[in-house]
This record gives sequence, structure tokens and C-alpha cells, in this order.
Amino acid sequence: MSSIKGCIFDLDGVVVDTAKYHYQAWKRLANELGFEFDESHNERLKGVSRMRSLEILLEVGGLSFPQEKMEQLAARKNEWYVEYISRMTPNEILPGSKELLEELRAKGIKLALGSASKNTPLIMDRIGLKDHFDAIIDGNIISIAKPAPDIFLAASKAIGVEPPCCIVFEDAEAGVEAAINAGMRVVGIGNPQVLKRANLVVPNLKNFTFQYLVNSLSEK
Ligand code: B16
Ligand code: MG
Repeated sequence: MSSIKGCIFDLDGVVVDTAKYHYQAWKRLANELGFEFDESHNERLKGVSRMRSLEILLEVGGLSFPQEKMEQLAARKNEWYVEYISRMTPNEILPGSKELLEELRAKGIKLALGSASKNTPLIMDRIGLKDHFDAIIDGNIISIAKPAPDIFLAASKAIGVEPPCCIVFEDAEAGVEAAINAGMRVVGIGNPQVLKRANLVVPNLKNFTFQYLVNSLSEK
């Protein structure tokens, strides 16, 4: 019998690729502030909170501002980001993720979404996957961002599955750390060099099955 009773999915980079919209909006802000911001800089923003992202962006530009101005800049970036994600459609669900959610649910696995994003409700409305999850924990509910374990611990509590029986699916280094800090096993989606602390790393969820997960984690 497998010990896997619950699965927790990150949103950005696992269920949908909203990272490209975050990037467009952050780049627009950087350009307005007079510096360049490229995709390698953007890697550092994945999975971390909006304010922490802004701090990293300003570090890249060698700028610093008082708190009030920081809040205005973050709000400005978010307005652009919301404009982009408001046009999202279910076609933007990443390959394999919906199929995996459906397979897991059919096997009786409890499912949660665990995202740092405060825009999770809008994204879930746009892509129509809300009913695929037993619980949705996002940045509006838990403001202590990854790599702190809080989002995943709240998700495990919401689905009633103890951390050792939860598997997290994550694309960001900060998210992998958060899962480990929560005492959970983690499947990394993306580059094995970046996600080296994950128990298993796959390039995407295409053709990913529960049996493959069980075999890869050497579950009996
Ligand atoms: P928002 P995830 C994270 O989503 C993103 O990866 C990260 O780039 C973003 O800064 C964070 O959400 C906060 O997003 O500005 O929409 O509140 O990967 O945890 O699903
Ligand atoms: Mg992510």
C-alpha cells in the first residue's frame, strides 16, 4: 500500500505558466525605472512573494526606495500582471496537469493547491480548475512566503493528510525548500540542477502517472 494520501500542487509553473506574465510585468517596471531585466534575473523571482520579488528586482537595478514607494511599485506591477492574466484561457493549463489531477482524484488521493500568489482566485476562475481541488491555499490566506513551510502545512491541514503522506509538486527552488521544511516529499518540475533537493525531478507533467510516482519514490 502506498503512503501517498495527498498531493499539493504549486500553481505558477506547475498548473499554468504565469511566470511569463510575471516576467513581462516586472520587465516593464524595470524598464520604466531605467534598467534592463532579463530571464536569468527572473529565475530568482519564481515562487517568492510579490514584495520579495520587488526587492530582488531593485537589487538588480541597484536601486532602493522607501516602503511607501515600494508598495506603489508593487501595485503598479500587479495592475499590469492582472491585465495579462485576465485574458488567460483553459488552453493555458500546462500539459499533463489536468490529467494527473483527474487520475489522482479517481485513486482517492486528496488534492490541494498551494500557491504564494494573491491572484490565485482570478487565475483559477480563468482556467476553470477550481473543482479539481479539495482545498485551495494561496497568498491571501497565508502571507508567510515560501521557503517557509506555512503554505504547504496549511494545505495538508485543509485536506486532513499528515505531511509525511503528502507529495508536493513544485517548479521553484524556494518551493522545493518549503516542501522539505514542511516534512513532505517533493516532485520538482523543471531543471534538476536548480531543483537538486527534490526527491524526483521531471521536465513537465506530460504522461506523469500515479504509478510512475509510486515507482520513482520506491513506494511499496
Ligand atoms: P502575486 P506560485 C508565485 O506563485 C510566483 O511563482 C511568484 O513569481 C510570485 O511572485 C508569487 O506567486 C506572488 O504572486 O504577485 O500574484 O501575489 O509559484 O507560488 O504559485
Ligand atoms: Mg511556482
